[in-house]
Amino acid sequence: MKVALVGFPQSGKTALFSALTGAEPGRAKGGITLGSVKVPDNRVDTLSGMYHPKKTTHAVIELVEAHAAHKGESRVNKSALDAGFLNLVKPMDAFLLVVRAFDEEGLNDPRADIDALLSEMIVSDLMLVETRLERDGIERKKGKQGMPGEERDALDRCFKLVDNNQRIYDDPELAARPELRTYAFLTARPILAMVNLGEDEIAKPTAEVLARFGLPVAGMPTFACCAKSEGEIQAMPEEDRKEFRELLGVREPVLDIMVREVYRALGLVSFLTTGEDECRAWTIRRGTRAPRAAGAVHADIEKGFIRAEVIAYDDFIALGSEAAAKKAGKYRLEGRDYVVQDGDIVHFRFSG
Ligand SMILES: Nc1nc2c(ncn2[C@@H]2O[C@H](COP(=O)(O)OP(=O)(O)O)[C@@H](O)[C@H]2O)c(=O)[nH]1
Ligand SMILES: [Mg+2]
Repeated sequence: MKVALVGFPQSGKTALFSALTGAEPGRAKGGITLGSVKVPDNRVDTLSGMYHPKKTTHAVIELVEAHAAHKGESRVNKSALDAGFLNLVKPMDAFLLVVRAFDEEGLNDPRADIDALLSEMIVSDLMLVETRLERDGIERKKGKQGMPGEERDALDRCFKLVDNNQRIYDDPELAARPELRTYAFLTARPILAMVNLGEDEIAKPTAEVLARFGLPVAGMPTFACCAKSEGEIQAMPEEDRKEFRELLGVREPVLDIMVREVYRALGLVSFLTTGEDECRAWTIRRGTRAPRAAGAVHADIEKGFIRAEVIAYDDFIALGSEAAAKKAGKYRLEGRDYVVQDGDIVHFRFSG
C-alpha cells in the first residue's frame, strides 16, 4: 500500500515523514522522498518469540512525500498540482493531507488549507473528466463509436460529483468501478488529514482541538499530532520513548494512529505466516480470497494454489501450539473461496 503526504510547503510533511519512517529526511529523487512505515503488530512479535525465526518482518505501508503543492499560486498560471505531481501520485492508494496548525502567531487555518488542497484535487479531476467527455462527444459526432456506454455513464456521474465540488469517493461504489481505473482520479481514493500541532497543544484531546478549527471535514478521517515532537521521540532509545510520551501528554504514537486510520480507510487486514525462516505479516484488502492472498507472498503460490491451512491467531495463542490447535479442531483446511481474515496464520499448499 502506498500513501502520499500532500500539503503546502512548511506544513511539516518532512517532519511527519521522519517521525513515521524513523528515517532521516533523505534527498528527494525526482521530486519525491520514499520511505516505508513499519506496521506495528504485536502478533508478529509474539510469534517471533515462539518460533525464533531467522527473520521477523512486519507489514509495511510505503510513504511518499510529494513536493509539489505551492500555497497561493494561481491555478491559471501554475497549478499547485501540476502534471509532474499528478504523475508522481498516480500509483498511490491514499492521500494524507498535512496541514499546519503550529504557528505561534495564531495564523493557523488548517480548515482553509484542507479545503484548498481538496479543491485543487477536485479541479484536477474535473479537468480530466471534462476533457474525456468532450473528446468522446466529438468522436460520436463524427459517427465514430466512442467509449463504451458504461464508461460514459461512470464518467457522467463523476462529472456531476466534481462539478458540484464533491469527491468521486463520496460515492464509494462509483469510485470502485473498474471502468474508472485507468483514469486514476485523485478524489476517487481515500483522503485523510493530519493536523500538525504546536508542542503546547499535543496534550489536549484531539476532538476538542479539531473542533476549534472546524474539523473534521465530513467524510475525511482526521487526526492530529506534533510532528516535530514525534520525531524527537522517535530518535530516542526505544525504552525511553514511553516515558517521554507520558511527560508530554501524548496518548498514542502518531505511527499507530496513522496506520490504524489508513487500514480503516482502505479496508485493510493483515494475515500472518510463521516458520523457522521467517515470521511475517502481510497486508491485503478485506474480502480477499485465499489464492489472491497467496499472491501477496509469491506469484507462484497463487498460480499453483492448492489449499490454505489456517489457524486464527487467537486460537493459536490460546492453545499454545499447532499440534494443540489441530487436536482442538482449530486447524482448518480452506479452499479457493475462503476469505482470509485478519490475524489468520496461514500455510499455503501449492504445486510449483
Ligand atoms: N512547532 C512545530 N514545528 C514544526 C512541526 N512540524 C514541522 N515543524 C517545523 O516547520 C518547518 C517546516 O517543516 P517541514 O517538515 O520541513 O515541512 P514541509 O515543507 O511540509 O516538508 C520546519 O522548521 C520544522 O521544524 C510541528 O509539529 N511543530
Ligand atoms: Mg519537505
